[in-house]
Amino acid sequence: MKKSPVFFLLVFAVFLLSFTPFHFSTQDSLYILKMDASSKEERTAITSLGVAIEEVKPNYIVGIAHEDSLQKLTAHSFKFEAKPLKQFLLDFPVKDADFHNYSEMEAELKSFAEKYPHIAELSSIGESIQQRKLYIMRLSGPTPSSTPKPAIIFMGLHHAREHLSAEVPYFLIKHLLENYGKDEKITQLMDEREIWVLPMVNPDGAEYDIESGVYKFWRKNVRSEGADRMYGVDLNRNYGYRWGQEGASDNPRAETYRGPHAFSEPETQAVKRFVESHPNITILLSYHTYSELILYPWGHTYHDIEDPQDFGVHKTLATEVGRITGYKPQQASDLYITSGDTTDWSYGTHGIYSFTIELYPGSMWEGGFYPSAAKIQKVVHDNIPAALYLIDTADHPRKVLPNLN
Ligand code: 0X9
Ligand code: ZN
Repeated sequence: MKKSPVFFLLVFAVFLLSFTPFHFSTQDSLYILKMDASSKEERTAITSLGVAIEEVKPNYIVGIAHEDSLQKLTAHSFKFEAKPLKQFLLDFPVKDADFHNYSEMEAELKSFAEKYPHIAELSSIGESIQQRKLYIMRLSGPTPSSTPKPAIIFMGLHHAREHLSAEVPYFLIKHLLENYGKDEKITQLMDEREIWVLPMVNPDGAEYDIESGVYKFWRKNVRSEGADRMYGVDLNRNYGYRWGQEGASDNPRAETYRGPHAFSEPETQAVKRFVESHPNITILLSYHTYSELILYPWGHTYHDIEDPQDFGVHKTLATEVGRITGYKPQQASDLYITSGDTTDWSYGTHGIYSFTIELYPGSMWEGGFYPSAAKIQKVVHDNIPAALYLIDTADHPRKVLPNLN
């Protein structure tokens, strides 16, 4: 049944008001928008104009965009409803103390490495723009191996406001360490694999998002020009496989700004160096929020992965991870096209089976980027079994294909 525009306006107002209250200082030119975009081609065009699409529903999408991108949408005859973020502020800070800020994460990781020196090794793969160390934990049993053990890498927090995406990898580390020697399966997996976990790819952005005690809805890193002209690069548009094509913006103010060239940012350079120097990695998982999806390449084209076996492995693993988590498996470009994202690069350049998991919640209604800290354990609980399944599969991912063992 066709609903009136007033109905949609009311729905839109209610879901915006249902956010946790927050306060903005520097995001004055950001807007939340809602618009019809039922085809992936439309959504690709929209994100190419700089909109970060956050929610894809059958009849509408919800996105976040700088005012520049709204002008472009209008110039391209797109119809949308947009409200300035600042219109929905209430004037008190949010307390989400259970999320880890950078220094808390750093302290926890260091203490894990001290407590479990035989199975945990903390190092840094490089530094962010503001010289924060990009910590990575290596988890592996002390059992000797004449050849490198098969490896898997989990990453979190490419996007600053997606704080839950650092909690899942953090709690994965904790779970593995606390269960080594107690849980038979975990002990076996850690003995036979090398597990790398990098909870915060974009620590500067995450700190910037929370530094005033109130969320800024920041997405990108903190790349700036001069002291007060911070624009940021979308790290999930800065990787080097088919960089600079559709689904990213060349406008530094846009939410999906791809950077001046591929791997222009120290954070993506660090990931690149690390992955290049660990050819034993067979599976890569990048946690994001939100929408409850399991996404696999390609992201830069609507076509399927060309190699039928690689396609089958991605699809089978995504389906199984979807079954375990309750999230929906799908090809990334079915949402919209992106260029320069992590998983197209890790698969396209390195042949690593690669997935983006968009974590809880399913929608803005349930908190969007800023769900209550009370949800952290539920999300961890939903995602750890899927991570264990992927760790298990990392020795020979093609084993999931029928008749191909
Ligand atoms: O747009 C992104 O970078 C990811 N979504 S998010 O809301 N976390 O920003 C999804 C990237 C998945 N790739 C494609 N849709 N092609
Ligand atoms: Zn993201």
